[in-house]
Amino acid sequence: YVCVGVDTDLLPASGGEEMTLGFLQELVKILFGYICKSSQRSSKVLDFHHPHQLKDGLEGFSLNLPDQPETLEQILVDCRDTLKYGVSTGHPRFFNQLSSGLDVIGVAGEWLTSTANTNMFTYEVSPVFLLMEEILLRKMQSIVGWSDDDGDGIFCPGGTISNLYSILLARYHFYPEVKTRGMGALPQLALFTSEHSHYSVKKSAAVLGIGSENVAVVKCDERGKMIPAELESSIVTAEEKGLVPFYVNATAGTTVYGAFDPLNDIADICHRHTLWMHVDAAWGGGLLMSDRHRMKLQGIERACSVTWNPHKMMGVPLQCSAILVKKKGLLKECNEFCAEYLFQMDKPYNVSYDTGDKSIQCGRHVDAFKLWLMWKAKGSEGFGTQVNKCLENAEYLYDQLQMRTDFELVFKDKPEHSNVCFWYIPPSLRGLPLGTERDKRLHQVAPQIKGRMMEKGSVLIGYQPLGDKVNFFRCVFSNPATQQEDIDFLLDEIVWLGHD
Ligand code: ABU
Repeated sequence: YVCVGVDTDLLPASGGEEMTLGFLQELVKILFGYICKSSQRSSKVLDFHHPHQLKDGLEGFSLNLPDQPETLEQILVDCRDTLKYGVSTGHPRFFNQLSSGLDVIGVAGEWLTSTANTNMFTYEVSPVFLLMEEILLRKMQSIVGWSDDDGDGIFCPGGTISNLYSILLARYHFYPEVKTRGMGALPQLALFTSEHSHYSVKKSAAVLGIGSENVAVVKCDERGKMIPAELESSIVTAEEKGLVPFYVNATAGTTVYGAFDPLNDIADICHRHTLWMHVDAAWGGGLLMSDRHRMKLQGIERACSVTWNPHKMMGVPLQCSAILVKKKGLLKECNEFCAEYLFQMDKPYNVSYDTGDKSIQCGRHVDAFKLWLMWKAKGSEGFGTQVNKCLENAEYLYDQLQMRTDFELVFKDKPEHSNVCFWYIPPSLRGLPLGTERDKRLHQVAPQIKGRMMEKGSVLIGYQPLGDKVNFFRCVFSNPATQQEDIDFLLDEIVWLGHD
């Protein structure tokens, strides 16, 4: 790289403009090269190395921190190597995680965000970003179906924290004294979530001092949807045990199966028992952008709070997650501590725009801008088209799997979301009768194939066991770059890597 100098030659050093421009131009070349490579099917999804190999240093790439400054040339090499040994989550054959893809406008948004390097607590340091956040939250609330009179929210670091907010708010709504007097002033609370829901519900109950054992896990049907009658009987059972139910989490798009809980039925139960209804739509929220698929979330408008992660199905660079709250003012009431050094009431502007006290954080990253910029670039319709494409890919994979005898679907129904769950049955297992011995051997197939896949680096997909089901693959589509040829490649590659 043609960049001779060190960090102290860059701006704000006097006369550092040329060096800074040269450095950034070289960096852009590296990023551009990476972005181009990520979309080339002939390139690898990953170049896997074990932790000890990376720690020992590879081809001059050292993780160790020096006492003396490195040259800018070396810094650029470090940037290149960091990308080289990472995982190309924007590659059309990366199927491993719910968040994937590489949106150029989103990248521009994230770069601008760190260039601005500001904090989301007060209007005085984030005037534009705070207004963008407000506009986005209003838009998302109206898409959920709430009236203009309702609605509040905040962007926060991921779906787990959004779900944690929902429980915190529900508890405060019913027991505002918890803020000052703590859990000792409350009865023993109970909350409800399905067996297929995200583990963040239990984690939040633990963090909030409610206790994970006081989370009742409600049974699901074959397809992974919460069974409303089971919810109702769990509530009654909890009450009989002397617990006080206060909150139900319904999932719109479960992590593994992509199932949608019956939101209207759950809302009816919450209404009957005066419970807070939260919808964890971290994964499924993106479907609200699609005219074809939004009916899968019917009833979400009846929720008291909603988690929605645009960094999943909408392809926004990590991280971008929102907690939406129907009751105005509750977030602030629950979390505010009015620090006088930050939230002075006598500032020369409308201090209601100092929204930082709604948060459980103090410093807060600007997660809203990249979403705002992408929304400008795509329009709501563009997001809808992206979502439709991902679900078409899921349907294509489902159709292929149905036609093949070397694969088995984990559940027979058509995918509701873009999750497709399946087993590969290698030749040596095909004649075996169903039962413990076959299960034991089948359990080892996905991890072995995954290991070989990581070594080869041509494609990446996740696996897990679930309930009584032994390890199976979960393919998820959230990258609009993926085409049908990538799905054909995935299946062929599993067969190739799955040889006995
Ligand atoms: N619930 C966080 C994302 C999980 C996944 O990508 O598989």
